[in-house]
Amino acid sequence: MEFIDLRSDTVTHPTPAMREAMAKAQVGDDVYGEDPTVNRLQEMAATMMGQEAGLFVASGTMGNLVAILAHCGRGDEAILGDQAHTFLYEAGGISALGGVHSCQLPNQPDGSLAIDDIEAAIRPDDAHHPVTRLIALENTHNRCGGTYQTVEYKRAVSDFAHENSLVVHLDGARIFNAAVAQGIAAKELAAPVDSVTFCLSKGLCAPVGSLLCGSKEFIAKAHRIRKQLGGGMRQAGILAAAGIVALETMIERLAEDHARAKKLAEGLKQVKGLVVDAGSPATNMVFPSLAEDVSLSAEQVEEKMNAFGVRVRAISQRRFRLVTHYWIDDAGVERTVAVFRHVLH
Ligand code: TLP
Repeated sequence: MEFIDLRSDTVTHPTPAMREAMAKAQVGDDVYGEDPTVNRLQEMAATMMGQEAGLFVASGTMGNLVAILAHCGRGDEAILGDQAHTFLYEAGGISALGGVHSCQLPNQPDGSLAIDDIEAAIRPDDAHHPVTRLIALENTHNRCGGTYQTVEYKRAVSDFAHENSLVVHLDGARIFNAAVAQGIAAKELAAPVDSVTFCLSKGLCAPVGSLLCGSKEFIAKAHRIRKQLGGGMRQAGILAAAGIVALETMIERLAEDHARAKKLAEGLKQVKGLVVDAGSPATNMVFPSLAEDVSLSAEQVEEKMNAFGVRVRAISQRRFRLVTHYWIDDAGVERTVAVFRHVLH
């Protein structure tokens, strides 16, 4: 990569092995269900999530949208975290396209929603209220700092939801980061919920695509909604081939990204003018802030860093997000620390 690009793990290019698999992929018309490579990827995904079936979709945003539209009707209410990606960064798709009303609860520091808060938010059976239908979780949690929630929490929310006739959708865009950080299989986190989206095009480096997994009945419904949204792709096996390489070879190595995020956080703590949250980053995201005495804004610092070939993202006036991934090596971490030091000296 030309730059040291820490803005996101979405910037990752496909690996040479992915490009080779894409060139050789067997394909068919996936709208007819005839693309063998897409079918294989969907089966692999379902197995890895402990669910019955999978559906290849264009993006994480599309996976979450299709899932919520499949679970909820117009006027139904979905409970989301106030820091949830689906609430903040998916262009309001669930309400714009599905008429789904949202209820936001405060995310806890680890990205979870407190079960007491969920209980209090469930609407009474009264004509004045929308019908509460769904709880959406996110793991790892992006805005909460790349934090993760445990299997026990996933089970507790799902049990609670099912006792109350609700369903749980998990935005597991980075579920493999959550699993690797805890030394467990992703299916342990995903099997208790009713549906889960995960992304191939973040830390796993595939160029495009996400998978939505759930029961066979749910995926049949989701398949029709994907078509309604214009997401029926044809010879998508070219893309799925890279996804298969991602699932076969790129999961365990996420631990390297987590180790580099720790190294990066340690380095940034030593830079005068930066404040890094106490404790280690949970996965592959580091969120440094500018110290009070720094007169530059985060955006100005971002611009100056750019001129030295280091890309970081200013997420507010004083705060940055840096995400480690496959294309960031130890030298890149050291250079990033050095450039921050130079820009803030
Ligand atoms: N997140 C992107 C930006 O949109 C903020 C990023 O750079 O982190 N769920 C979560 C938790 C995500 O972080 C993202 C992407 C998505 C869903 C959406 O995935 P895509 O970009 O494939 O639609």
